[in-house]
Amino acid sequence: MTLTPTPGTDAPEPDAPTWPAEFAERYRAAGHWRGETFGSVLAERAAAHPDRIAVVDPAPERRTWTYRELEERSARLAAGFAARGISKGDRVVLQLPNVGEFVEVAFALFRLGALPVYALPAHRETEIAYFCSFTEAVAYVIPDRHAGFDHRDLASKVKADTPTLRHVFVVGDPGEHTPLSDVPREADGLPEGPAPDDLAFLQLSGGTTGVPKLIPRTHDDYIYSLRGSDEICGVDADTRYLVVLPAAHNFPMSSPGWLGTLYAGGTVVLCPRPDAATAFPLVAAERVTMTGMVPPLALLWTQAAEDTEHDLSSLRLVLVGGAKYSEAAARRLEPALGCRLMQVFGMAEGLVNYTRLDDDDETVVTTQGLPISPDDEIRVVDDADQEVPDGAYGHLLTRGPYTIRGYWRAPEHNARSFTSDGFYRTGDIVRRTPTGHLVVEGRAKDQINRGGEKIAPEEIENIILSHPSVHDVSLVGVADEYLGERSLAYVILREGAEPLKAPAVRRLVRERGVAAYKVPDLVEFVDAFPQTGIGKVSKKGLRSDAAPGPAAPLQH
Ligand code: AMP
Ligand code: DBH
Repeated sequence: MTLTPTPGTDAPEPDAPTWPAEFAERYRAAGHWRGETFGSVLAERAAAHPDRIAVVDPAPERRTWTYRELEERSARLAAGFAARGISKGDRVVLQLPNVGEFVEVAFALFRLGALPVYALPAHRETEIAYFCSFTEAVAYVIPDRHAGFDHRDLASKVKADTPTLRHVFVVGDPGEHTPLSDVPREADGLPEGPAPDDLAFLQLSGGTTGVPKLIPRTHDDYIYSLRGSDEICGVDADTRYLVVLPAAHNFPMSSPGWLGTLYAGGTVVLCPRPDAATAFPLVAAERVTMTGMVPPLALLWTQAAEDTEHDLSSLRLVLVGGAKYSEAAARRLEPALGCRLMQVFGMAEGLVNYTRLDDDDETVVTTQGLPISPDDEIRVVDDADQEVPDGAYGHLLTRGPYTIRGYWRAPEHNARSFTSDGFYRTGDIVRRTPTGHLVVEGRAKDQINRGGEKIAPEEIENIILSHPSVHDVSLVGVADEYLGERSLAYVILREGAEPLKAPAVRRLVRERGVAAYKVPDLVEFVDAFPQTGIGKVSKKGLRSDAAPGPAAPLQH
């Protein structure tokens, strides 16, 4: 990892701030950071139980890889990537749906010490072009087509505009690019792997700014969060975890997710789509024991379970998080699915809270849990950063052994998002119960949480503002029974400008090439925004003015 430069020398700026030495020592001494890497973990598991099934990819034909096969495939692919000039520290934008190759490529990159940048399948040209150029990515890995969209065309455009991008690897029909299957599977030539305190990957932040921020996670810190999550959720070699959310998202990756399951020697079952019609037969056929999902999906599963013909009796635990889960919905899950519910409140920046398997039912349905680690430091503070008593609402700040100390190449954001003593400002408003459980009560950050999919209003406002008829715009979240929130764009038109209709505003955003979940659900034309005392647009005022309307469909 890049070390903090000594003042007075002309050492290069580090890509991201890291833990001060005294914290790193403490986390090692406590046994949190054990000096493992993803490569060493997989090699150990493959040696210990080579024939156990690591990954099941059911579509279009059922494929399974044992731990030995996953280890061999990813090591050979790593050597093949190395032969293609990809090396330690290089960034590779990884945009694959829930297919076996996701796991294979991720482990190949981990083994090399190249950093996956986890794009979501829903991301489009705007996001991908930004990830590729900002990270100076050398490669981009895609499916040929997914969910009706041709990723090869997008890759051609991005490649033409990104000088660093040397390779586009395609799972499936490559078009003008390179098939992933053509990368030589080398038996040797593997360079030395990364160190445990090196970066393992860049995860994406839901963000509050015009462009997403990148989250640098190390092998040591992330593996600690996996081990802690496994212990809390009871993940072991018998766990069969179904990945229903996109595998690139931090929740199904690590809470405890597919990486936590592989860490414990269990079996990861990849679900191509999250709907009950796809997932329930898989739960039955693969005897799935555990999964994780966002609240709107949990609602759908709860409803669908009522009259399903599929045998869901293997399910032991369903984790729900990513957005606030209503107490009423939470109460219905256990009886409907016949398994235990666990709430999870996490963030890709680090801190993850879980209710516990032995918490009483009231705690499980009314709180978002306790932190993983005794060394997660939690502060609930007022606007002046002074701690508030238990039970009072406040801003959640956190610091700990798996929470980053800064975003990647973002010193200005870091000055705002972290306190001078290294606490991350989560932007969440919480209260703490006497047992230390956290309850998420709201949000201070400018972000819309659309059923677990986060939207940074500024990013979408900037697109709408580019229209010549638009004088000003404000994107806000409005209450939605199903998604929790959906997005509403208030638009002020320029005087005398060409009139604009709501569909044209939505089209403008869509055609700019952003993920579909960011397209405003509603558009309203107004003459003025509510003002605050100092004359800035009051997003809070806009939110309370907006009446909730009928539910919108879930877009994954
Ligand atoms: P991200 O930074 O994109 O990883 O998103 C993390 C954010 O999602 C948190 O800071 C919360 O605002 C929200 N979040 C995650 N889990 C929950 C939950 N169980 N309840 C309420 N909000 C949540
Ligand atoms: O919303 C999230 O980012 C999230 C939710 C639950 C997360 O990152 C996690 C668990 O690890």
